[in-house]
Amino acid sequence: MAVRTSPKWWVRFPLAALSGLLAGFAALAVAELVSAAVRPESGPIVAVGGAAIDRTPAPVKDFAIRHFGENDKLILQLGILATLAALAVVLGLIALRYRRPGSAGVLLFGVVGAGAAISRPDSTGIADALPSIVGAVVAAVLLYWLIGRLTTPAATSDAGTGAGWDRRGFLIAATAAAVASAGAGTLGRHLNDMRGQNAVASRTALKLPAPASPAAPVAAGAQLKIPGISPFTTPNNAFYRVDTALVIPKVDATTWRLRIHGKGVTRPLTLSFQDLLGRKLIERDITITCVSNEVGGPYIGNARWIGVRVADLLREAGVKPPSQGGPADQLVARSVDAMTIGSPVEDVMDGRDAMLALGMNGQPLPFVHGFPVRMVVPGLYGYVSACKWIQDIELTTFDAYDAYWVKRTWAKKGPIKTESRIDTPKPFARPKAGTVMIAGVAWAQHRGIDRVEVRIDDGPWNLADLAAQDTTDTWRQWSYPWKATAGGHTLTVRATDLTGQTQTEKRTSTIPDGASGWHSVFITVT
Ligand SMILES: Nc1nc2c(c(=O)[nH]1)N[C@H]1C(S)=C(S)[C@@H](COP(=O)(O)O)O[C@H]1N2
Ligand SMILES: [Mo]
Repeated sequence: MAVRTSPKWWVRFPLAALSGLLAGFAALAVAELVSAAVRPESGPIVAVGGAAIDRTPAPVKDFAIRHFGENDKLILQLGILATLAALAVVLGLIALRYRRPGSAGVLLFGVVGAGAAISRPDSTGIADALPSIVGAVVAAVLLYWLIGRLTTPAATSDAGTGAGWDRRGFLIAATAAAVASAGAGTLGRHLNDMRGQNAVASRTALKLPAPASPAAPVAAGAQLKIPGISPFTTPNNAFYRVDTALVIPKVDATTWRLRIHGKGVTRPLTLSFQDLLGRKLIERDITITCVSNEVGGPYIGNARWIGVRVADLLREAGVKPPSQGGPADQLVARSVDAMTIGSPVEDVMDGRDAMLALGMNGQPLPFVHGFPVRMVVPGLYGYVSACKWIQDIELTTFDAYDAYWVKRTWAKKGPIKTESRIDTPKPFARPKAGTVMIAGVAWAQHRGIDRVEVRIDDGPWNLADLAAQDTTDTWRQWSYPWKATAGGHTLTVRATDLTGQTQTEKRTSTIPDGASGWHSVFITVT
């Protein structure tokens, strides 16, 4: 008879914890592999992360955007991973004591992941549960097996040596599990990447046609030559990104379709990308802004967009704006990732250059900015206008339907507030006394900027020099040469738009309809 002497606790506990971690790793790796067969978004981390994003209260989401910026989604996923790792360790320790229930506990995580996956709004059905379920089953079996090596003496072990647990068996099992998981995970990643290949190929093959209505070249006077000022045109790779997508949708332009339907639509349309390319294309400079942009914040950018006027398509579909008796006052855009964004039909059809954009700064849309097609509406915050990866436009009413962010306490309507920002000097800069260039940007999309004023400490307001206004839909650079005197100074800016409205001093939070207030920068002149 073999004497049953388990390893000492300081060996047993860490190895049980390790077993839990290995099981967790195997679950995620297998899930990744299975998700390649279903769809990348069905993986447990993406599904649980997506569910978490949808349930995050507006103030917390705003906090995350403010403090983690565009890393918010990375932080969220790392948080989920860290939580899972801690729970995996606990499960490993439970399984050491109660082998069967502990191992079976892993299945609960499978159920949570599966539940999250099939309840995602873009879920394609029960198959979305597979990655979590298969991953959890594999992990449960693995944990049961590993713990077995820790608690059962090997059949071949020599009872006389006192090596009462299967040290060699555990080592082999653990190593095999780690290697197999790494292999499965890597293969899954690879296959998931390959799924996007058709989309990548369709983007590479795309040659943007010359627009029938081109934009004039940006006036030389719109771009000031001041170091540190935001460039008039924001390069694509520096353009801000705000969305809820944990997996960036990869849509194949050759199979993409856009449906236009709903209230007051007399001729529903289904358009292909080729159809759009065949329409009258317009090219416009438009500055877009996020409602989550704080005073002085970075979530604003200006690009040269090419696209089809939404109003042209709506008229083709028989839609009339409410002012002409149309029954629908809200246009709801839906994306392939089930985002919903509602814009006033009146605004979209009032003659402004609201467009379905296909091109951004001379390139097809980058994937993160909505390839193949997104909406852009001058004058409205992104959450009520700028649907990326769009695939559906439904005409309805504001009474009948609340879009994604409106359900989460944001305002139904979001016209962009008149705002301005000091780009240079930076906060806490230490310039030398003498002439210091204060400069930045001001915006009041679709109304245009009339005047920008700068104040030093509690002094009088001084008119800033304005760069040329490209169009009223773009931001406008400004500068003010200041005779700086030594000491600490607070620099403040405010803008006035062409309707005569001066940017309010009243500080409000970004929720529910965009931040207001004056941007100030404190510096020390040396
Ligand atoms: N599909 C989808 N479209 C979306 C969003 C999103 O989360 N999903 N976010 C909107 C918001 S809040 C903004 S501010 C703009 C940002 O566009 P950008 O990332 O190209 O700068 O996209 C809008 N379109
Ligand atoms: Mo936004």
